[in-house]
Amino acid sequence: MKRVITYGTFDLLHYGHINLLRRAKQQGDYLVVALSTDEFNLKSKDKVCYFSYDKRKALLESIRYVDLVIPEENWEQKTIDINLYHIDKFVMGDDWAGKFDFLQDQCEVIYLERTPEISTTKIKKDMKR
Ligand code: C2G
Repeated sequence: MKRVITYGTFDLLHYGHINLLRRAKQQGDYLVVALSTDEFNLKSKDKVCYFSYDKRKALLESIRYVDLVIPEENWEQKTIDINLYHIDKFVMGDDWAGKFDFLQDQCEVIYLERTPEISTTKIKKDMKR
C-alpha cells in the first residue's frame, strides 16, 4: 500500500487542482490531502479563502482520488505528517519545484507539472469582467 500526501489551499476548486489530485493518486494507492486552514492561509500564505476550511474539506472529500483530508496549520508539519501517516511519496505541483527536497530523506519527493492556463486568480479576474 503506497501512501501519498499533498498540500494546498484548494480554494475555488478547479480542474487544475483535480488534474494534480488525479496524478498524485496515480503515484500510489492512498492519497492524503493536507488542506490549509483559514488561519494558516491568512497568517502565513496571505490568502483570504472564498470558501471556509469546512466547505473546502467537504469538496475535497467528494473527489474520488482523495482518501483522507487533514488540516495544514503551519509550514513545519510536513516532517511529522510523513511519519504519522507512513507516507511513501510527497507530491506537489512544480511551482514548488525544489522547495521540499529536504523531505527526500523521509520519502520520495515528486513535483508534477501544473495545469498552465487555470488559476484561482484568473477565475476571479475573469468573473469581474
Ligand atoms: N495546481 C496545479 N495547477 C494549477 C493550480 C494549482 O497543478 N493550475 C496545484 C499546485 O501546484 C498545488 C495544488 O494544485 O500542488 C494546490 O494548489 P494551491 O491550493 O494553490 O496550493 P498552494 O497555495 O500552493 O499551497 O505547504 C504547501 C502549500 O500548502 C501549498
